[in-house]
Amino acid sequence: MLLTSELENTFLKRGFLKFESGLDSELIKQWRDEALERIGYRREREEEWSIDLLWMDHHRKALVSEIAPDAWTLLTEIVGGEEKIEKQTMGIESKHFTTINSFYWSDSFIINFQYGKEKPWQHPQSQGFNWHVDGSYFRHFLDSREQALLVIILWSNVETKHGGTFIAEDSPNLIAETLMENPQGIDPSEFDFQNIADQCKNFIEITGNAGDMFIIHPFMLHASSQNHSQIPRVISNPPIILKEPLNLDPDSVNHSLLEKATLNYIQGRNWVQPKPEKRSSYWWVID
Ligand SMILES: O=C(O)CCC(=O)C(=O)O
Ligand SMILES: [Fe+2]
Repeated sequence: MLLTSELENTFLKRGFLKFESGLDSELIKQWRDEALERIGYRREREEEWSIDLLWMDHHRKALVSEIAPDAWTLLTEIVGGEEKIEKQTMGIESKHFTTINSFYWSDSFIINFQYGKEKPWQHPQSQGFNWHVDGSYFRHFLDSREQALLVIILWSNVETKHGGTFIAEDSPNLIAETLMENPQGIDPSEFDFQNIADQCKNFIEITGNAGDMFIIHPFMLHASSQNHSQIPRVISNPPIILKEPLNLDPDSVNHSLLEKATLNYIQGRNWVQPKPEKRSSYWWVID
């Protein structure tokens, strides 16, 4: 059991956890350097590089349980057990990864080379950033099984002003509120993220060492930030997908930590599960 009551309380209070994934530093370096080489990036010719932000598809993949066993244990404990995690590989249309299988981590990196380097650095705040929640591949409901956790893994050291993802710590209950107000579900393009970000006050910049991971409630607004470091910031964001929707019946016992956090956001208010036919999905089964 890695999910201590301290970690539980942090997740419930803040909506995210920082954890050392245990990824081997050689593997991190190899996957990161290979990816940079594959796209033709050369550190010594940095001034010629024109891409600001890049989303990549998978090239290398490995079972999380093999390359980061503690991270896998913690993720499974947060969702209530490995048996709850979707085994099928899903295909999606995307500028980033085109398949999802939560059991694997990959080099499907998001590289922030120099986003916003020409402008003065802006600290985390509502205006000027692309605030969003992840999950372009399904209609969102309060209990959606797709994108059950947002996981951000650092594949490079990320100091302040080096392009660390911004998060809005007080956003999950506002997203929950929006989902409560829309029991018919919300398509990814229908969210008014800016309006929600404008109501937030508690913005944070994610920093850490290569190998650190952030396990984040899926309702957390987040955004790319400016990278003023001239060092490529490399992350991946492999979603956790469940087999079934969350159990948000307040009277049930044995809620997972994820379910407890989600129930807290709606403060015990009554919520009716959507009929299965309302759950539009923009993904397909690959195997
Ligand atoms: O670049 C980042 O820090 C965040 C990117 C992100 O949130 C996304 O691509 O969904
Ligand atoms: Fe995102």
